[in-house]
Amino acid sequence: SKESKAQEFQERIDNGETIEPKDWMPERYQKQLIRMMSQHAHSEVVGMLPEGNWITRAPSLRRKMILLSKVQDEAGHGLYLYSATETLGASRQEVLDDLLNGRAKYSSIFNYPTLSWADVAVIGWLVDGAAIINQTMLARSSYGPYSRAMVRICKEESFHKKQGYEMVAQMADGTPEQQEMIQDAVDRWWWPTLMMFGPHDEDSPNSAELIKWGVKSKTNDELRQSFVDRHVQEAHAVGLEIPDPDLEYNEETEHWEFGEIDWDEFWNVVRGNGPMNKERMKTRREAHENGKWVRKAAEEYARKQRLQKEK
Ligand code: FAQ
Repeated sequence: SKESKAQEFQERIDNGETIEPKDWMPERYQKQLIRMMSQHAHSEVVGMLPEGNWITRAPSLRRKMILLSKVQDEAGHGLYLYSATETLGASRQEVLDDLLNGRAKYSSIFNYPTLSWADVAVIGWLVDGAAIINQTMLARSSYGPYSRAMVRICKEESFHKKQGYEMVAQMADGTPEQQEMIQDAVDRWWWPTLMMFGPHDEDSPNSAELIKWGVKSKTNDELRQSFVDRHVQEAHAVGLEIPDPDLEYNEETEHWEFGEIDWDEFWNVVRGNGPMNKERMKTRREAHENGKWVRKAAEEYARKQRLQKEK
């Protein structure tokens, strides 16, 4: 019966087994994973835009090569994640349509503008730093294809974070103008990065279910706290300030306590009204439209290959 199957499924999860595409799974588990993994894929792809904006204006050949390969890596992450989502029966066409029609979400962080070159440094350090903390957890998630994609993605994100922090450190040790630029970028990106981890645990409708099913093993607030603890230290190590007057080290808990996030701003961005939402979606739709001929050519090629085989 369905009930005993559900119980058996839960036992497998509790024993730390991974669930594979052909295994029985509750419909709701499948739905939750399609939601989360497709949103994640969209974030990788939309996430190419803020930094992509600076490729033609990189200050040196070395920086340009690094940025090009980082942005290309994000495209690759999107592709693994769309493929992993397909193993759950959600076609790429369907999930892309959801993004382009505005039904699907992608991370709030990519709706902020990249105003100076220093933003590229800070995105690598903070945004990839946040992604690694979240994804290291997801590399242990119960769904095999998702967890395996995360292992490789985390390795690449580690390189992204290192190139970002290296640049942050260099600018923080540079001319007064460079120091001002990098501090300004930290001031603008700090709070939006904290929002990446999602609402507080008590306002997170999906967490309990995802934890029960071993998709998440830590809560939004737990991950956010590890992010703060690590990055406050890294900021101070290079002489940068965190733009939070309430930031204070608690000797007893050994954690950095921090101020309240502006949740109105967060929900406003999630609902499509952030500074760059409309621009990002417009660019994405145009890119999809411009790629039509490539999809057509690939389909035609596949059709000819099939005909060849049938002969
Ligand atoms: N933005 O109940 P919860 C990257 C939504 S890293 C927008 O707590 P959950 C790498 C949430 O979907 C970024 N929406 O949800 C990179 C839900 O709405 P729904 C991508 C958000 O699933 C770096 C509602 O709020 N990483 O791309 C956000 O338990 C640099 C209630 O929330 C991932 O997607 C948000 N920040 O926890 C690329 C990781 N937060 O769907 C380029 C996988 C929450 O019910 C450059 N995802 N919402 O309508 C996750 O870990 C989780 O899904 C969370 C949210 C933590 C995002």
